[in-house]
Amino acid sequence: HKNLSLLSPDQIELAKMLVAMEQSHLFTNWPEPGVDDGEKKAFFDQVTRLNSSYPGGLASYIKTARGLLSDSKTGKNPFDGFTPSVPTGENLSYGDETFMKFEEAGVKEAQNAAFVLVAGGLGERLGYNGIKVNTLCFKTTTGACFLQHYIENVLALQEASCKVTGGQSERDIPFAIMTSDDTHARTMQLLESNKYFGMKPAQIKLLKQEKVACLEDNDARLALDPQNKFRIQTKPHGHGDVHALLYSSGVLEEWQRGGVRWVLFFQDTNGLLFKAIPASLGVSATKGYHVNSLAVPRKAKEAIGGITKLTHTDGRSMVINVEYNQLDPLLRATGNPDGDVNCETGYSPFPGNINQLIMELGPYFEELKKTGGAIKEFVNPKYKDASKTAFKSSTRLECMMQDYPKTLPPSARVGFTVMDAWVAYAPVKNNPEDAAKVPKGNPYHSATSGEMAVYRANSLILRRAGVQVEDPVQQEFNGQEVEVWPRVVWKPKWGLTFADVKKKVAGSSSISQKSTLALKGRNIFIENLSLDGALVVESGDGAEVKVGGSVKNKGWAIEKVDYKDTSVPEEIRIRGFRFQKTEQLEKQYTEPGKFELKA
Ligand code: UGB
Repeated sequence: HKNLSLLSPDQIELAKMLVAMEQSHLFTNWPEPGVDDGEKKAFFDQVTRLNSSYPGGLASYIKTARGLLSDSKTGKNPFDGFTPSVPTGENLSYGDETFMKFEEAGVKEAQNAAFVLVAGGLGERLGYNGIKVNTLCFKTTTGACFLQHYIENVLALQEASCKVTGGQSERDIPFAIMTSDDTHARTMQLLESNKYFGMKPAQIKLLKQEKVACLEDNDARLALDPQNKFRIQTKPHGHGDVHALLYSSGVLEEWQRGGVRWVLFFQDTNGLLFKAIPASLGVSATKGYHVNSLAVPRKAKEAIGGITKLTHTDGRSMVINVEYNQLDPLLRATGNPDGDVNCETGYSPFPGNINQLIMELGPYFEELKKTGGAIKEFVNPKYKDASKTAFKSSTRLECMMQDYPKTLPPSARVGFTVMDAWVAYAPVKNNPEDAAKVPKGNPYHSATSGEMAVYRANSLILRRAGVQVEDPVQQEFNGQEVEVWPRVVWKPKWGLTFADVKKKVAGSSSISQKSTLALKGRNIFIENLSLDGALVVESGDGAEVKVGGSVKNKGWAIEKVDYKDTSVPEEIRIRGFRFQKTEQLEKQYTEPGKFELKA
């Protein structure tokens, strides 16, 4: 009471709310007015922010936390009454007729799309010091980081969509990025210092998610920051924040007014994803899905959620992601004593969620008008002992973006699309040490596997397009055994879809395993090329280049690097290899015109 005169009327209301919610411990020991007044005001500025950034405000947060903490203490099963079963979805096989039909439909629809990248996570599992979108992908061959790769894909899709629909002027596909305090400034800086990788600055929107208040006990008493008694401790709330942010920022409304029909969500480190985007968007459009989740075959116990059909004893049912740590106990509790195990296919029967979601904007926006974008949350306290009365460290509520369908009515059209993993999913999540401990046969999800998967996919796609690509060799990097294929990379505008790749490859061409092929231009045509070494071709948009003949040189050898060798830059070390660029044929065609490179 003594300090009330420091506060604005709104803040006094917040103080009253905190007292009513039994949070007076936050300020009971505050000194007399005149001492630390600036800090006290800063405390209430923080409370104001925490209150306004959470749908329903802090009171609602505390109330939900009490409920969830009580459920956690009593061991209440969040799936009580539900039986899991394997759902049916659309299964696509890369490059076949059905796939290509969906790809074509997807490219057409892309002009009505908007993309949302969730990139607020710090990547604790990866243990990398930079932001994840500024690393890896196949940076070793082309110099492109994930963010550049994503933006170039969106731009290529924009252009292709305009072309196939005979559009007079190209519609800019909006691109939103969710950042957090951990990633915001560095993401902005990466974009600014690279001229937004060719995208118009107005096309990109950064939306920063706020952290949420930590909870120190089962009564949901908010925790003070151990470093500063005038601040509430905060932690990330999870990628589920993206829905509330899109809604509260007015972005969704703006998109709807601008004619956007599809909103595509994706994660920060998947170099393959855009090979699957056109076809999965085609599935959404053709099947009329309100929500479409992209999935891949999943190895049992792999750290990706399982898409599951949950049927309640009261008759309700939904198709939803069951997170990897919950799937095994759920199966065991419902008559499957072996839990999460592979079936005769060598994979779990539950398709793996890769958190690539496609929403139809109309129904999505209508739903968010009701919920404000609030997503069903969960809490995961680490208890000191079995009595579950005290926590080892403070906890907080969390939410996941793929839980959005949990609040939808049964009439909502929720589907999923299963795609070959080799072409859709190669995330970079695990540090080398943890990746090396992944059970044999399960994907490493590391920097090593993430980059090698891109070379593998591109090699396999070229094979399907008729190029003879030599078999890979097995090699170990940072304790992980991977297939090393020829290092084939191309710019998205060269081969956005399988149909595009097929158009650019003719005659009889071959690529040896030790080769590197980088195609950095739109109209580069491979015809009767025999490559045994390194070949880099770059061309301007007006140039048309035919590449053939025999290229043989020492090429780019792969040199192993140990992740513990701190003399090597971190982003190289965590991959476990780098290229020794000994010899290559490198050609640039910047002027418009027709050219032939006959080696
Ligand atoms: N992210 C945010 O933007 N904000 C946050 O507060 C947290 C994360 P992780 P996770 O596809 O491999 C998810 O940490 O959460 C961003 C699915 O839940 O990489 O362990 C972050 O920047 C799981 O079902 O993954 O697991 C990143 O882009 C499975 O699908 C994204 O959210 C798994 O991903 C994911 O964060 C997967």
